[in-house]
Amino acid sequence: MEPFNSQKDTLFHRAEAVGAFQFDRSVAAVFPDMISRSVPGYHTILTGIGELSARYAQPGTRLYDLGCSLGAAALTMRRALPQDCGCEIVAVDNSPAMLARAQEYIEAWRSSIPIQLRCEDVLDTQIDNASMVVMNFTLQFIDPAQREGVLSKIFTGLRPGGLLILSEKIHFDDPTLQEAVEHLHLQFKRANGYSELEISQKRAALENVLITDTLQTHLQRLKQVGFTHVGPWFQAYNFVSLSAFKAPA
Ligand code: GEK
Repeated sequence: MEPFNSQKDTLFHRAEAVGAFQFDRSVAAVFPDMISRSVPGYHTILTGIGELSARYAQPGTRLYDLGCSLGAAALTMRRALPQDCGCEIVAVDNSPAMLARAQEYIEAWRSSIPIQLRCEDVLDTQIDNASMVVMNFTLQFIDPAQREGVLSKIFTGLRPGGLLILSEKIHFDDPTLQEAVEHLHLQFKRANGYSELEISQKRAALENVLITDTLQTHLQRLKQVGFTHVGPWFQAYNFVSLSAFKAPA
């Protein structure tokens, strides 16, 4: 999103002891630059989220952006919805630094569609009267043992015909396929100006923080919790976005 100008991400520029990755003030300050240079297809996914919300949001319902960071998906949905839809957007993140910046972006544009920001763990978020829920690269940060419970809660809180958009970094069990997508992702980061040191230090920081599943695991789990129509609508290398629909009434 072009209005999301940020400082350049140089967080892993210097050789130093790397702690576990945290969504703190320094990450919030460079986040738009970081995610654009690290996640292939990020902007295309946001565009798709806007298009899907314009098509599938139901009047008088809630739309959720879980793990909203600076609110990119929430703002994209707000722009795409008819102003008189009677919808409310709920954007949730457990990083106060991210939410402080999200608040500024939200206030920068006028709209009759409210965005409620909630600083909480998505594990504690109640989902009610939802026609659309977005988890754009958030489930991967949640303890794998808790993932099915979160998706089940989302399924229950969605209205009939409701839609979950789940974007995730994935891995492949087949080592040959895994090696190929890792190579492509590495080349993507190099082409975007990250040095070998930055790439390896960020990888170390994300170890045990960002835990990927396979595409098969995602699809099976979504069906397991009750979604009837499940599949990818976008993939770039090892980054995928899935749509999962609850059956209409
Ligand atoms: C975007 N969706 O720009 N509860 C709440 N928030 C959490 C939790 C949790 N348990 N765990 C992580 N987060 C955004 C990008 S970033 C993806 C999402 C990335 C939050 C965390 O604070 C961060 O803001 C976000 O999830 C993940 O469309 O950095 O790769």
